[in-house]
Amino acid sequence: MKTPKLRALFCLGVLSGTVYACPLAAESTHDAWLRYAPIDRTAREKYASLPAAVVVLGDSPMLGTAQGELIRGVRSMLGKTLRAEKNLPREKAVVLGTLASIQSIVPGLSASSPLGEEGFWLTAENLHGFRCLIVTAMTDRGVLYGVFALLSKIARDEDISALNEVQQPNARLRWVDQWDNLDGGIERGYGGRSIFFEDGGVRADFTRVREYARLLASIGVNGCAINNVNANPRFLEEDFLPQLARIADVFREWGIRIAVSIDLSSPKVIGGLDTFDPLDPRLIQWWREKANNIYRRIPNFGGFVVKADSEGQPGPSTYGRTPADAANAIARALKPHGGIVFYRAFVYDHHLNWQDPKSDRARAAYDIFQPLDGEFEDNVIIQIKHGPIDFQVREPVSPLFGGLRHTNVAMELQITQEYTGQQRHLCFLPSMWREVLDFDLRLNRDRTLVKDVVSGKTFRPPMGGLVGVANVGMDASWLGHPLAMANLYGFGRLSWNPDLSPRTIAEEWTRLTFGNDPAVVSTLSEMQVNSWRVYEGYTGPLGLQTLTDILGSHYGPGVESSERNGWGQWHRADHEGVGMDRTVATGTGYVGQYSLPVAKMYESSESTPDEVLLFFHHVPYTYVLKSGKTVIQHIYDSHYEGAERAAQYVHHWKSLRGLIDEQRYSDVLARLEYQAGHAIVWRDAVCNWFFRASGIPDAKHRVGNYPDRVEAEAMQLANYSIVDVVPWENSSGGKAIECVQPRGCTASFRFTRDAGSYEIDIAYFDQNNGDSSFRVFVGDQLVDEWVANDTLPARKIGGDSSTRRRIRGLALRKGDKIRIVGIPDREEHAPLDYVEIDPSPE
Ligand code: GCV
Repeated sequence: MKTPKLRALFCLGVLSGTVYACPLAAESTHDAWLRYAPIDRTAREKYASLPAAVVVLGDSPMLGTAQGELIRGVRSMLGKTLRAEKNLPREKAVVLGTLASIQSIVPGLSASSPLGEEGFWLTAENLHGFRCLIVTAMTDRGVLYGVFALLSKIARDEDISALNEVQQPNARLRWVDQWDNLDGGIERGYGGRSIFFEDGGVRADFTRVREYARLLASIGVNGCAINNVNANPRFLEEDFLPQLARIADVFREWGIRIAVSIDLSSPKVIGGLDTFDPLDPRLIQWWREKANNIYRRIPNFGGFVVKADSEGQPGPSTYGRTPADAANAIARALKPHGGIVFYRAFVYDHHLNWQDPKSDRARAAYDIFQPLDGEFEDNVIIQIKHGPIDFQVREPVSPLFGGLRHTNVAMELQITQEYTGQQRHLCFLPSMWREVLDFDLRLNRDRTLVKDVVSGKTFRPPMGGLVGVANVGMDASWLGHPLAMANLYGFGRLSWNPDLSPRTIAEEWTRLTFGNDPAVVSTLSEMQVNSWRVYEGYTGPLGLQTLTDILGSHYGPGVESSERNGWGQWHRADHEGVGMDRTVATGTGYVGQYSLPVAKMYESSESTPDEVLLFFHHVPYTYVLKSGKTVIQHIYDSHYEGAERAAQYVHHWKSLRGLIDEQRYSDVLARLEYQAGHAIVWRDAVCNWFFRASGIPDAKHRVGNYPDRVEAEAMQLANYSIVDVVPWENSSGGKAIECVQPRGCTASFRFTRDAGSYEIDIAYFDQNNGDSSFRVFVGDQLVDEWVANDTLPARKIGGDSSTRRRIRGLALRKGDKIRIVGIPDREEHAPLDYVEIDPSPE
């Protein structure tokens, strides 16, 4: 039996001399963008002059890693095994080493621009009379980044014959956070169990940890905080430190430091003190000793991440102290060792008074941290979520980026799609992140781009950068959806170079992940680049925030869940209008936290961009947007357009059949089909809710009007019973049917339209506490059957579990009896919502 790689070489004719049309071999997804697929024969001509030897000048472990990676990549892509040499051979070679070591061979050799601590230089130079390909940098880590860049060029079919390229990262801190728990679960993780932990300890097998470190290094990520910010004090217990050291050792080989999220009350909970007051001398001593003990075992330890006084986490407010008091107490303990404190600005009261029109969660970070500007030690980073609320599908940029001019800041982005479809929906986030990074804060009326603030270029604090909450897991595709890895890739690329366009990132990622076929590259990149706006369109447009169920899963629709509670994610929709008044003149005053020019723009509804209008203003539903549409019609239209575009992904993807290996092709297809159905669930829930709230009908007569739908409750039912769905808008007509009869129930109806070929969508609910089965008959003929065994975040019928199954090209005649038989399983009662029948497309 041929291995996948051998098979690829045979199909390309490399080994046999003949070209066969072979189906593409199934590929594993865990190599992600580092799969180094064999390059076809014509393309590999380009690399024929690549030297046969590789020389490493130096013997550090990281240079060894770089050399190993180069050999692995070249062998896999070009079928050529580079010979590893210790000294320059009498032939051309690829030479890896720091600039100092290369200059010892060629004195005076220097790059056209500075390399910085982590940049690299790829160049071709004559060494001892031979044309060598040089990968060099000021540090070993830079050399490793250079090797990855070189391999990426080959994988993307770029010419490397006349290389002379210097690259430098934009910011020093390029970190990912994992919200992993010791029991192996991951908070807001959608890609399986933790790669680090299981059953209260660190895993024995580090295969995935090593692979993750390699992926991160390849995109320039240089730090990883390994545990949940809702931290378990156990991470700091003495007997746990050797476990941390094991993880740190693996990451070190790839130039990555680890950090640990800490619970500020640890000195009291596990340290035997009766306080965790940051100003108490005993506490200061405790942190000093803890830091010393950690650094004894992990000399390159990165530091601590702190979530305090937030969502129930203990913090300095217990003792009337400030975040600066708390951060500095720890920072001083870490400073002698070069460690840092990432103190999160995600501090807010989640018991706000929703009846007070002046209260506003969006204000919290600025109100708390801005007055402390300049009071933090220089090894404290204030880690600020990009928007003032919480990773919603659209938020304005947090004004705190303009409020801290004498303090290190990093921007926190969320790679895991907590509020953006949880890796079941395609949502390419670099499109959003680029907008955030390009936002002009207009400080002192000057152009002040957020990306320059967070990289430290604007205020020149010692450190700055980006932190991405990644939450990869043991799933073969890391994040749970093969296309979602574009977000992790994009995070790394933007933290390296925030000027990269979303399209460039999407194209790079597609080439690396799926190959260089032009149709694959253009189709998939196009899908990716637009997907964030599509998701926004069918969830929460106009700055409404995501409109998801904020009290539960944060996944399906839950328009009202944000209202009348203390969480402060209010959109204030009522019968008259919608939106939160955050102006200085009449609202919460949040707008006043921005610089004058930005505040002026947001203070007036006329100058506020439509996409954030309802974040800043409460307006009537008849308010006319810049597009000329009313707010209510925009809500309807954007949901219909968004759902329509999500449906088109299925067609776009199908056009790639045969150009992508069957396994990944069908896996992604199934997810896109699911997404198309769930986008309709979203569309209908939000549109119907706003229709009922506003009383204003859709000008296009779609909302509340479904002539092709047969409601389950209107079918002829045998053993099925009708139930109310809560909230009502999460099912069609507010009702569904359930079957508690173990032997099954039947719902049937007569088809009344003309004979022809039809698409039938069965809307049912797929809970995670049972695997009901369904069979569909036309007359006596079974036309489809399936088991509802998806793992959606739902234990009941509603917006999270609502799913559509499509039967295509079904021949129907007037009078045909369509019958659905549902068999319940455990707590899932074969629930059905409706059937929708449309003529098959031509
Ligand atoms: C780790 C949101 C999430 C929480 C998360 C929190 C945070 O509220 O829903 O799961 O907690 O953000 O960023 O700390």
